[in-house]
Amino acid sequence: MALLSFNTHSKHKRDTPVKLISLNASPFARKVRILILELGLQNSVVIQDPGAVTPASNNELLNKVNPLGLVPALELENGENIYDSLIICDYLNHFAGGLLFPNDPEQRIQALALHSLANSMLDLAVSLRYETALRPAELRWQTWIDHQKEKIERGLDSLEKRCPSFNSSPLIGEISVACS
Ligand SMILES: N[C@@H](CCC(=O)N[C@@H](CS)C(=O)NCC(=O)O)C(=O)O
Repeated sequence: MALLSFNTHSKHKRDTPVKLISLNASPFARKVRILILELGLQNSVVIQDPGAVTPASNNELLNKVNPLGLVPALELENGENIYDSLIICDYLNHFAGGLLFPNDPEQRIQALALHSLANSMLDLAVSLRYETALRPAELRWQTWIDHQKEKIERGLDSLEKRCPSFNSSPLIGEISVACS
């Protein structure tokens, strides 16, 4: 597969940087930026701000890299693009020979489950933000807003219970919790 044509077990960095389309305000993009720092990939990834990105507008620069118009998105030098923050993180971790996604199946599923909880809370919070900040006030749906908030609160309770099992050296799950 062209995307993974490099040696995934290599510790060597690429010569040509890849480009991350990222917004400072995006918690999903922040997760990728933290991972880049943790993996020491700063010299391999160029970060580009695409300008305004909202569900109520088009950003042509971003749409070229991710047809879904969501940040973050990663543009590779071979013309292929990768999107969804988890997939970008997995790809970069592989590329750097990192261990932020554990190899051990048991630890891997634990890390991904924690990521999933925190990331789904982000999905809820970001859509809630769009509903309350972007949608015209007369079109807002209070019942939906209340239920989104309740889901996030249940998520926070669940995170609190899981705290004692967090890794002191952060893996993809802990990074996702931090961004949430
Ligand atoms: N599942 C995606 C979510 C990305 C996402 O929702 N990004 C927001 C910014 S925080 C976005 O691009 N929103 C624009 C839109 O909804 O059109 C990921 O993990 O990368």
